Amino acid sequence: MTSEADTILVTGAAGQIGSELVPALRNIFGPGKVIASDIIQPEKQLTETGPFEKLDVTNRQALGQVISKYHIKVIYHLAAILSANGEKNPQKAWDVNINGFYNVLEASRELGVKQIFCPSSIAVFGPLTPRIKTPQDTILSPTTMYGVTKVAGENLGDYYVRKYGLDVRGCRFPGIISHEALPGGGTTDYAVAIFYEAVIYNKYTCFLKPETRLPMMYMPDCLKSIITLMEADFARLQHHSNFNVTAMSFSAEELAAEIKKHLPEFEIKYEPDFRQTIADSWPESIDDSAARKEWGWQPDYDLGRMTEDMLRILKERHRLGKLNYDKK
Ligand code: VAH
Repeated sequence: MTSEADTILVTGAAGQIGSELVPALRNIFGPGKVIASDIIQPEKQLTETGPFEKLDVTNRQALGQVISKYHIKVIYHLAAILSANGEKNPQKAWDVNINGFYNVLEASRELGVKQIFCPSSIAVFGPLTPRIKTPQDTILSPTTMYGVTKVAGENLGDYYVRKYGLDVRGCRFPGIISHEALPGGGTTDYAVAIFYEAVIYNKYTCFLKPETRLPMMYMPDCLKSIITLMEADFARLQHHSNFNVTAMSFSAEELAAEIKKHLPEFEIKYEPDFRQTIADSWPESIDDSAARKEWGWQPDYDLGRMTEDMLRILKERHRLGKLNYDKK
């Protein structure tokens, strides 16, 4: 539980989740209590509304200096290289995702940090895992380096809970859809790009097959899951670093059809690339009953409500000439 006095460090603050989690935490705990950090310089919104530190989490000494400087008691460790980029540079993905997290755990153990959130992912699952309503406790057989680092990270986090009594918590996130920071290098990024390109160009070329169905979640629900889990009573938790969470599942063609309800002229075509193989190794749907039972998880957004909200916000931003999007 985060008390009013606790100072919070967010790593990877310039990323898709971090860029919205930092403002949410600053609203709850006060701007001065939430230190944003990233290896890159973030948008002004993060640096002008509270403290920012440029930080490479693979640099153990630099990490320790930031924790000591601000007397950090809670860390939201979001710095990571995602699935698609991880396959382009597996060694760097291992270094950032595992050595970075190990540095956070060790620095926390040594410097008295009391609570850590580190996201896991449905990427921990693989071809041997049941794909429909994937259970909380099941076979983890990742096919990507990203998935390998998240399986290792879950086990590392739970080890620090048992061995050192560190309060480490995490969710296996599905694809996250948002309208602020664009995701970087994920396999589910199509579900974000499609909205931007529908609004700007009224067409989109999808890098996955139309029938590819994946578990997904809208960013407001992602933030809700993180904040709710971190505030939950530790004594109620039977799991720690690896909670299955989801809000919906949809295929690329189902998402396109939902967008067409609002933009009837929208056109989509499909040109699967290397990310199709990754998506084919992941579940279609998730059983998140453990999160619902142990800390009251309950999503608010389904496909229809998310699509309406995303298009409303992106259309208005586009009308104002403020829809910044670089087509990759
Ligand atoms: C990715 N967005 O695509 C991330 C996430 C489940 C997907 O882990 O790599």
